[in-house]
Amino acid sequence: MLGLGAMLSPTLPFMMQQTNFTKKDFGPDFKWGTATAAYQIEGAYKEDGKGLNIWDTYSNKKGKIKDGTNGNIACNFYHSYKSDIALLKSMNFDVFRFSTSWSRILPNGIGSLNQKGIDFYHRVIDECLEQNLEPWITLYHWDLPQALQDKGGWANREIVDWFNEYTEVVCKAYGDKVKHWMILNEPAASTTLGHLAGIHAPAKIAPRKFLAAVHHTTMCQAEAARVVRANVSNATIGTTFSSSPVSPKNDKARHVKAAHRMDILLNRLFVEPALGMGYPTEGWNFISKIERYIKQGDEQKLAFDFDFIGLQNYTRNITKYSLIPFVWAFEVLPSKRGVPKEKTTDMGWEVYPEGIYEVLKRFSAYKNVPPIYVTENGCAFPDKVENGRVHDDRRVQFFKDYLAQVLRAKQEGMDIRGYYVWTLMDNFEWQEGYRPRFGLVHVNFETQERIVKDSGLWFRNFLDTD
Ligand code: GCO
Repeated sequence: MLGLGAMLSPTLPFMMQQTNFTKKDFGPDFKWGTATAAYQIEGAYKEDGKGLNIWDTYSNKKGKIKDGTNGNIACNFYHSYKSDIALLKSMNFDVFRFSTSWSRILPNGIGSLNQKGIDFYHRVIDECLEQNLEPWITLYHWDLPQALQDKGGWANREIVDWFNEYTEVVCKAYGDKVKHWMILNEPAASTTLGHLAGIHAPAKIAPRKFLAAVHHTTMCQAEAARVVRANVSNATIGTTFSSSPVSPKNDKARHVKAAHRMDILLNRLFVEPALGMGYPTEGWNFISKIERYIKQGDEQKLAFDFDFIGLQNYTRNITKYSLIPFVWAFEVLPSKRGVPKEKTTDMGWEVYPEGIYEVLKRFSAYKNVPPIYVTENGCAFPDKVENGRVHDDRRVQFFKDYLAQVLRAKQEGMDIRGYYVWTLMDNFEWQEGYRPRFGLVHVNFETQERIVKDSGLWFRNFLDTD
């Protein structure tokens, strides 16, 4: 690995380019961070007593991950956390958002603790505090212990107790040092991709299990928040939601109806019950069948008075009706609707900066909504290392354009308190493997060498205004 100094010394002509806003425009209390997830970066999948999780199982099955890789080593963050946190600090961020791996702490999901796993996150947290970075913990970023999947996973109602037990262990371990907590990461993505689309672990295509998983996930969202409240003094508690503007392909009734369903799935299904509004079931018979899984007294338990919500936005969605039975709505991919290649990321997603403004506006309009943090926003592009540098100009432009829209929302009076980049460094992008690179830091997965990309240098400069 190169020394930090060597990586950060170049002077950049583009840094001289002015954006028409500065860090100061976001206000002195606005927080700047990067977000990560345990499974995507840690590796050490069998080390120091860690139990396996559903992603260990899934990614090690043949043919599941597009580039034939797995997350066994990933970015080796388990061993390189110190220098990685130093890189984050070197880019002048204030916050490190990371998730704890449930099966590293409780190898079987419940029951006996793995002290070495607990010690690892103490080291990560202590390193953050030492570097004057605020640690923000996400309790669940999609890596369910395999032992619990074997008992039915999210489709088994007992998961509410399992998750409470895990949450209490994590709070008791770190609650003195960590004051910012997020319960779930994008429950819409983990339930939909894992139980309906079958492309994320546990890779089910099972509509009934999906409905059960949605209800149990929503229960966990609020019940675990109560566990954090009871166990951590002065905690600031939130949870995160994916969010994308959705519009129909055109105004034909069938497309409008399809877009309504897509919107429920992508934007409304988890936030509305959390805010005390119940499940958004109107106009969609399938979703209304969730009632089968709701027991007496559950309704009141779905809401929690969150201190903040995290919104995560990457793109927008144009929807059309699908003729395929049991596929209610289809995305019209950017490639199919004439979006030019330059406006599409390596994930095939349209770059649509106004979208972040639109979702901020929409979620801010909910009654009783707490303050909002943008807990993820970012893009994958095919980066190249040239003479030890990564000139990712498109990513720099992406952040300038999206940040301008966040600022626009803030200046219109929306209560937006922070912005966290997805992500610190290139990592394991779920079923896509290592091909899409989202990081501010380039990772060579053969040597584990890190290079701060021009986008990371841009942030270092942008955030260095004190
Ligand atoms: C997500 C996840 C990340 C992804 C990122 C890019 O919310 O989808 O938090 O794990 O890697 O969004 O797809």
